[in-house]
Amino acid sequence: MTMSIDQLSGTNKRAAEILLANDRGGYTVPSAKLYPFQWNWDSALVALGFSVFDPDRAWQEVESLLSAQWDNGMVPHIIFWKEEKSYFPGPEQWGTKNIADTPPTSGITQPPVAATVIEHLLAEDINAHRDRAAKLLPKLDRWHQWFLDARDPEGRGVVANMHPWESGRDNLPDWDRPLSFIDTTGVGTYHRRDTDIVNKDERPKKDDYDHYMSLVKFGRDCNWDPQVIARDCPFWVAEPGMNAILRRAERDLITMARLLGHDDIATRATARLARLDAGFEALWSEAVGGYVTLDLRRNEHATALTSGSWLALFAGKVEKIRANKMAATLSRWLSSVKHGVPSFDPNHELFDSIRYWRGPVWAMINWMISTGLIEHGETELAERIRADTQALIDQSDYREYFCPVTGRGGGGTDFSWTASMSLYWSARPRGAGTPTDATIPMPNTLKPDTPKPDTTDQEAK
Ligand code: 9WN
Repeated sequence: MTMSIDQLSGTNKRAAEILLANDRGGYTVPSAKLYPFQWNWDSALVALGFSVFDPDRAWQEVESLLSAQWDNGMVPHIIFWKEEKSYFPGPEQWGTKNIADTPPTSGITQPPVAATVIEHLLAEDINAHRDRAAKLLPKLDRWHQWFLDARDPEGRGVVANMHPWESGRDNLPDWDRPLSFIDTTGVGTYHRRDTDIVNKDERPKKDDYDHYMSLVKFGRDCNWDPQVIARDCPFWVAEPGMNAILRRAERDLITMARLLGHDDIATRATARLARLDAGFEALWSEAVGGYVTLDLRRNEHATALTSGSWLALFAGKVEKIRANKMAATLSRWLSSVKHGVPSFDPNHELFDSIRYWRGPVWAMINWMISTGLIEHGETELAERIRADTQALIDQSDYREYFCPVTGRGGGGTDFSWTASMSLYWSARPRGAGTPTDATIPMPNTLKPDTPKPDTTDQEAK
């Protein structure tokens, strides 16, 4: 089912060429100028695109990512494989040199989508890939365990982000209030590089960066000690995106562990998943009508939905009444903009259609939302989101993200995860291991535990 690059045509061929151009030998940079290192969730998602035409390279991508795992289990959000001055903050600001026996890295993590990606890679050809997958399972197990130990030491069943960058959705309006309590007077002067490359209206503001840098300073000052961070970090915020991706990752890890005979890992992941499934309930807000961010320092829910709210459908089974409510709200969002899914409520006063995570559409979030919708029987909405994503790429090329109102591209150009998702989605519209014209629905072949659409509660429809 693997195609050679010569068999790809049109936009798919160009997507593959972008991946190859951003390949730095075993790892892929998100975008050559803006992000010249390996980023955690970018890298995992990029492996899906490679899997279409070069499975070996796809495995290398996740292997190189997990090779940078810290002794305590964390897999860092940036790996600075080479020196490169065009990105800020670099290794010096993170100050992790003496902690990890790896190349210099950042001191935080990112959403752990890697297990889900690896499960998809394995499903392509179980016999061919079982040995490679088996070697990675213990690393995934340790990373997932780190999330609970380091980011949920009180056992609430939701993991916190200690930095907006950890969530991968840097300037989401959800962070405004929790960040407003942080004193930024000690950050000093610094030179951002992102606004040398990208229009500043498309990037987080100076005030956001002051807060980002003050949290980096906090982490560096305590030597990234998870206990100190959990106890004292002024930013300690749980949100549905990170928690949903982690729950999905645990499910996929359990599936792989069972399949490959790693019963110990399956047992541990099952216990973790039970805790996370139960804890996720704390993110439900009846007032907002969906899963929202929770500031754990103040026990305060955010008052708006974000694109991460729909990742609850990607995480696992959402009860029918809630799933229907969420689908109805999503339909309303989609009727307020030309292209979905905006990263923040398009009818909210803080919505900003081009400023990064305050409004724009991101291809890889769309793929995850669409996957979750299909698994809950919402195939029409899922298809609308897939078609919207492709239309945005056709209009504006493989940009980092897109304006939901005009379709204009924003941020970095020739962006790896946009190319990867588009290529993977087009080649595997029904999931891994299925040919393009397969008539079986998603999910993919490996998924005994995937929720089936619930047809018992017709009333709620
Ligand atoms: C900080 C690489 C990364 C993504 C994040 C995205 C952006 C970095 C930045 O770029 O964040 O990690 O400097 O803005 O928000 O999701 O992984 O593409």
